[in-house]
Amino acid sequence: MRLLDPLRFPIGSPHVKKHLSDSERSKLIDQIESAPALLRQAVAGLTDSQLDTPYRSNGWTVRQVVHHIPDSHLNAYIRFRWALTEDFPKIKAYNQDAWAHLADACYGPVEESLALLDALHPRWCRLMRAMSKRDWLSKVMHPEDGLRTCEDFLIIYAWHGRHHIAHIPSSPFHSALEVRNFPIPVFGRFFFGDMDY
Ligand code: NI
Repeated sequence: MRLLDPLRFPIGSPHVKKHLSDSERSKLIDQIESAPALLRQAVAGLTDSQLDTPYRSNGWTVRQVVHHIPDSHLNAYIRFRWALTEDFPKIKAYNQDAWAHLADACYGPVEESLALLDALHPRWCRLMRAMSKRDWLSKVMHPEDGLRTCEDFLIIYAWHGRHHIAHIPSSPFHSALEVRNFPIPVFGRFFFGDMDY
């Protein structure tokens, strides 16, 4: 069993499951919808020096974490649109660490990414709430992970927002660190390319 670094994975890994019920899907969409406000709350009042402090040793700074979330979720939104409009489209992976080291992600005001998420998530959630059962099984071909359904992405990205918000010491999920029992098992290899989520 591989173990997760609890500082890097404060809420563990996502629980992948097939064939979600309507209410499970709806709960996950609600989590995506609430992520921008929770992130905003987590960084409220942080100084530049707190934003520029790595959340763990050798980790990204809080500022880079904040900017990474729209990097990822803009890709997610596009992946949904590809899945819904083409047959098994090949999606493009991206090097998330290289993106996190571009100038805007290292030095830009967090408000820019908070505003991006405020604009993106309502539209993304509106799309998801209109999807049929068949739409949820639409697939894309990920270059590293193979075929992924929209349902897989829903689970991944609902987890993803909370995962990164939990990195921020002042976030509502950060206390997950205190209550978690170790070791944390890894559920498959699904999330360990970790290149583009
Ligand atoms: Ni990520």
